[in-house]
Amino acid sequence: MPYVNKVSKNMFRRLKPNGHFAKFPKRYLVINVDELFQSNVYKLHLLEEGPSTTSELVKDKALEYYEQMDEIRKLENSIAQLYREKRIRGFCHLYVGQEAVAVGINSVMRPQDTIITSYRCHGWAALKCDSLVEIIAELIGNKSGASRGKGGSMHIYGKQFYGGNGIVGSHVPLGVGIGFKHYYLNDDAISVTIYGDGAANQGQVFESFNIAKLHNLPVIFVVENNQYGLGTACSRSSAMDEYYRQSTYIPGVRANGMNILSVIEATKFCFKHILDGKGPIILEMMTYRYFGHSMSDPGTSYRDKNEVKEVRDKMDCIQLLKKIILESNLATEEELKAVESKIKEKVAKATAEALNGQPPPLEELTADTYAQWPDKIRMPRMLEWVPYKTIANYNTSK
Ligand SMILES: Cc1ncc(C[n+]2csc(CCOP(=O)(O)OP(=O)(O)O)c2C)c(N)n1
Ligand SMILES: [Mg+2]
Repeated sequence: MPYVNKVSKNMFRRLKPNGHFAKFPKRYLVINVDELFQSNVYKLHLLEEGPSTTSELVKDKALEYYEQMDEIRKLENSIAQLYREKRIRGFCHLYVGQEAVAVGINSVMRPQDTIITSYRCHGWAALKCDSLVEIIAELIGNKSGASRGKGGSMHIYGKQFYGGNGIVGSHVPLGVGIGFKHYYLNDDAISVTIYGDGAANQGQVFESFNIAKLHNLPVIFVVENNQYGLGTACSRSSAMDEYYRQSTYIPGVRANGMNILSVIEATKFCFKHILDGKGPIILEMMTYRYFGHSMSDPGTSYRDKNEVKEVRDKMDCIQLLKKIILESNLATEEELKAVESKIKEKVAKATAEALNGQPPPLEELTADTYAQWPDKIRMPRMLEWVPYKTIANYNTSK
């Protein structure tokens, strides 16, 4: 357990088979933040050379990244508030803390490249959907949502963005399938396939590695290592928690996912690796989520709240970029404040607009799903069967 530097002496009781209680130490993990995110040190597996340790940043790009990360954070905070107000229900996994990963990777992707990720997908939705209204409306269940209000938080799609996938690890083979598409069409594109540390030990991930390497498919396997799968720390779930070296035949890189420049350089390196014809590669991003696993998890029973505070204070990706911008005089504090105010207004406006919408009409229920439908339908809690007319396929008027 390389990152664990303290196990508290708190005890908890567990019932033994003989009916007596045994005392066990409560294993409270405290992560050493300095060690964990070793700033710009890349770790390499089956590679002679790694990503560049220096990075060029120009003002326009710096402000663009700052704006995108700030937008994702403010969007998530607004979503959290709507959830507390019960305007959003069901599953809702927030991306706060991990913004640099999506924004950094996105900045390297070309228009033809594709992305697929897990249910923790709002960050990518913000980058790939046409508007924030679409995302918030989708979560509320309104018809102006990206999936017309029928998908919810985990099923949002956009340009070259294959979702939002609810089942842990299920989309890793899909990402390889998208890699096959690029290979067959010879469209010079890369399939960026993102999954969590909690998926990394699944059998289907290793099957995906095999097929990807066998055919040298253009796939980057990005493990977004936010230190926990639900309430289980990686060191408790994984016999080997250095996910970048999980394959004996696919090379890997580990980067600091809290530093957007490290994310960008590592992604550029992986893109070059694939475009040079060297086949798939694994990219592990060391990152951290500030909220609980989902909105129904306070996120406090399995980690020390000081740990969250320490990462926020020392390693926050937005604060880190702000520091880089200010220290290198790329922009002034006022310019950054102007960006923040603009985004605050944008998110507030999108939230109000999304709240104003309507749920999809009943006719939408089976649209795009069933080829045949009954003449009558009975919804949960409806006593009567009612005549039912469907829209067989989606028509573009929302
Ligand atoms: C096949 C499957 N098993 C279990 C679950 C329940 N589950 C939901 S999220 C999760 C943890 C996944 O953690 P990780 O991959 O690290 O992603 P993170 O939530 O940290 O982004 C589990 C076990 C599931 N959705 N699908
Ligand atoms: Mg995780």
